[in-house]
Amino acid sequence: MNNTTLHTILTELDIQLSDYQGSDIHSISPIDGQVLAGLRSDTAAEVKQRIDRAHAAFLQWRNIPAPRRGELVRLFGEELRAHKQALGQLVTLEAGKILQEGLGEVQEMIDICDFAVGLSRQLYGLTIASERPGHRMMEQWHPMGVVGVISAFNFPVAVWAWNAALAFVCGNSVTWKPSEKTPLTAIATHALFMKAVARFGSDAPAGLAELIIGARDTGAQMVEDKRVALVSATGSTRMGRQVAEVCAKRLTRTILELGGNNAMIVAPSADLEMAVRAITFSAVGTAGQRCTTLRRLFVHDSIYDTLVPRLKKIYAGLPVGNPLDKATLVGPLIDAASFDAMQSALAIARSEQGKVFGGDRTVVAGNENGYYVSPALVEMPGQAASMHHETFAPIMYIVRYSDLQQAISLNNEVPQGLSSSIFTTDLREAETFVSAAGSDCGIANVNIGPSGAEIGGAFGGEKETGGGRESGSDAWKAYMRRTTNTFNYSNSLPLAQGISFDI
Ligand code: UN1
Repeated sequence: MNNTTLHTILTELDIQLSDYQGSDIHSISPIDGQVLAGLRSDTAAEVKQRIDRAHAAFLQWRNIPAPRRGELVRLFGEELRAHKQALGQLVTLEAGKILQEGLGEVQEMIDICDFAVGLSRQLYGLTIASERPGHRMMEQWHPMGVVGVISAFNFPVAVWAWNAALAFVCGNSVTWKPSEKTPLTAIATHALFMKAVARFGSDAPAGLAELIIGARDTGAQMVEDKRVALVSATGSTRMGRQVAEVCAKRLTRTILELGGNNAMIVAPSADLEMAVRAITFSAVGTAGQRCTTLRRLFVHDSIYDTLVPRLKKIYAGLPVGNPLDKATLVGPLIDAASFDAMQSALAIARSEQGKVFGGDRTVVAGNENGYYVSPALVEMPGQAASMHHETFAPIMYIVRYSDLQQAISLNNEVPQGLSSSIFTTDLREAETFVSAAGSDCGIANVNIGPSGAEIGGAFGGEKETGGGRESGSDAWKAYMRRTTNTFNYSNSLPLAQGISFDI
C-alpha cells in the first residue's frame, strides 16, 4: 500500500528514481518496515566531483546581485507551495511523522524561503564613525563559498531549507549530505529545487545545489574537503563533536545543531488547560523525535496531583498508529534501534526508582513491522543521572519542585542547552526565567512548549547543543564573511591611535 502511495507521490513530484537506484542504501518506511527504494551511494570520486561543481558554481553565483539570488529562492518557495501535499506525504512515508507534521515541515521550508527573499534585499552592513578626519569606515557582507549541510532523519527536508535558503541568497553554493535513513525526501527536495533553477534561467550555475547520497564516510569526506567553507551539521552530539574536531583542525566555520534535553517548568499560577496541550504536543509530537522535544517536566508541588493524573489520562488515550491516518497523533519510531534505546532508557529509569507509565510497543494491525510505542511518562524522585542524556524517543520524565530557583537549576543542570519553557501567569517568574540568571538555553519560552519554533527567530542552543544558530533573526551572518573597509578621502595620512611615524 505504501508503495502505491510512493508511486503516486513520485509521479506528482515528477521524480525519476532511475538515476539514483542501487543497493548501497535503503529507504525504509518506519510505517511498516518495508523498503521504499534501494539507492546507490556516491563514490569518493563522485563526492569530490560534486564539491568541484559546487565550488565552481560559487565563483559565479557570488557575482549575481543578492536580490536576483532571492528570486531563485522565491521560485523554489513556489515549487514547495505547489507540491506541499506530495512532499509532506513523502516525509510521512519516509520519516514516519504524522501527515500534519509532514505538511508543517514543508510549511517551514516555505516560510524560510519567504524570509530569505526579503533578506536578499537587506544583508546590511554598518557604517562606522572613524576616529580619523576625512575617513569613513564600513562593513560589507560577502559570500563565503561552499556550504556543506548535514541533516538528520527527523526533519529530513526543513533543516536543509533553513540552511540552503539563507546560503543561496548570501551567494553561496550548497552541498547536502542528508541522513541515510531519509534519502528519498532529499532527492525529492533536490528535484523541486532544480525545477526552480530551470525556471530561473541561465545565471544559476550548474552545481549550485549538490546532493550527496551515501553513508557516514561520504559526509566525512565533505567535512574534510578544504573547499567547504562552512559546515552546518544537525544531529547527535557525538556526530557534532567529530565534525567540530575536523573543522577546528582546518579552522573552518561550523554551525552545530546537536542534542537537546528540553524542560518545562509548570508553576503554581499556570493555566493548566494550556499547559496540558503544550506538554502533550511537545512531548509526543514527532513521536518524541524532535531535538526540541519536551523531555523533562518540573511540576510545582502544589499542582502536581492535579496535573500529573490529567496527563496520564491523556497519555492513555493517545491515538498511536499509521501516521497517514488522520486520527493518528503518534506515529512510529524511526527504527528498531530507536525502540531498543527507548526500552533501555526506561529500564535505567526504573532502576533509579522511576515509575513508568506507558512506553510499551503497540502493535498496529497491518503494520506489524513498524516500531510503534505508547509514549512514556516517568515519575522520578529527582533529576537522576539518566535524565542528563537525550534519548530520541517519547519519554517524558516528571519531577516535583517547590521553589523556582531550584527548578531553574534543574533546567540548567544538563549538558545540553537547546530549548526550555515555563508555564506561569506570574510576571516575576516569567521574567526571571528568561533573564540572564534564568534558563541557559538558546530558546526560553513563556506559556508555550519548547518545540515548534517559528522560523523568524534564530534557532539553536548552547553547551553540548553546539552553539549554532539557523533560520531567522541575524543567523544569516554565519553564512557570510564580513569585511571592514576604511576609506580615506582626505589629503593626509593620519594613523590610528595617533601614532606618529614620519619617514
Ligand atoms: C529539530 O528537531 O531538529 O522547533 C528541529 C521545532 C522545529 C524544529 C525542530 N521548528 O520543533
